[in-house]
Amino acid sequence: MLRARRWSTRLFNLQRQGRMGTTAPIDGEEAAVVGSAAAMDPAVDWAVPQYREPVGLSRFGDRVLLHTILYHLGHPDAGAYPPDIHVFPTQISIAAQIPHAVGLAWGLRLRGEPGAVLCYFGDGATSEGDFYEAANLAGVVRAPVILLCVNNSWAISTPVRLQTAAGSIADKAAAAGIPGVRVDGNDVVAVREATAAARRRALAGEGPTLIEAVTYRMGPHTTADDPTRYVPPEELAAWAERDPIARLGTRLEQAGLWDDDRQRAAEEDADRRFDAAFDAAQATPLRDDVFIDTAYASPTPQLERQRRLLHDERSRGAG
Ligand SMILES: Cc1ncc(C[n+]2csc(CCOP(=O)(O)OP(=O)(O)O)c2C)c(N)n1
Repeated sequence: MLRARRWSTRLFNLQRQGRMGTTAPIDGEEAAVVGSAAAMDPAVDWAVPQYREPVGLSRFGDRVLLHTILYHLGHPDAGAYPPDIHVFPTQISIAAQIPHAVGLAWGLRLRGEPGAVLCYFGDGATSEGDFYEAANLAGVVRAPVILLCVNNSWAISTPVRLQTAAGSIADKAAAAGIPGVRVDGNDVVAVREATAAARRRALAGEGPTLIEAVTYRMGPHTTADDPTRYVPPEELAAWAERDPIARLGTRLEQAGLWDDDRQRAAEEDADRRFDAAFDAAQATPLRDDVFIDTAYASPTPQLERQRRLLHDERSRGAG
């Protein structure tokens, strides 16, 4: 969780220095993301994120950070994960990743492959048609997918009470005929347990689960947002008391398992890994045609036509 927050802060600072595009900080949501990822086996399972979670997915390898940095640098290789990294690229179009995740999970089952899919999305995403369509299909085909809503109480400046009249996000599972679970999203152990139970169901052929991890966005929506214009300070202060990192830190300190030295070592390790990934991202060459070659297993006729156009322009020196 410390690593996720540190990496998120590093991305934020790089954006402020004008060295990187818009990013969406994870602050406050580390337990929901890291706790759920901790229940998955990266060798067989998959993670399908929105845009806030990738810094919390180091369980799936430091390559995820490299591709996240590439994404925010606008590098076309960002979405071209190697096949052994079971993570889908950053998705900005709200809820568009949910049907993909359900298709991936259904495909795993049809092919008889082991594994489950952990799909992340926000409370705002659950107002989109993609969410309902995907949840419905997942229920019908019993796809081995865990639909994990990180309910951080905000969709940019829209509070969750104006997002839905449903009693909870978990209640929305009823329409798809699947279980809906509400969990304290600032308790990393509780999130891990809820996700592990959903994964067991998925692997046993019992189908999807919707998990609502209730948490709070402690920072701005993105580097382009000013939350002081709409977040009530007393609400933010109340949630800061429940900061998931401080909460686990206190428990570990009481058990003699954490101290300042370990904290410093963890932060230094996070910084070293970030520096290595940033250097690797900056050294990643621009490959010709990468966005054509990686869109489909084999390019469509339309893409081949675009490739010819691109090559013609390049040969005319248009760059
Ligand atoms: C289809 C679509 N509509 C609108 C937007 C603009 N937009 C970007 S982020 C966002 C709010 C998303 O809120 P939520 O799903 O709760 O995720 P959070 O950012 O809180 O993690 C919106 C509306 C978008 N990216 N895609």
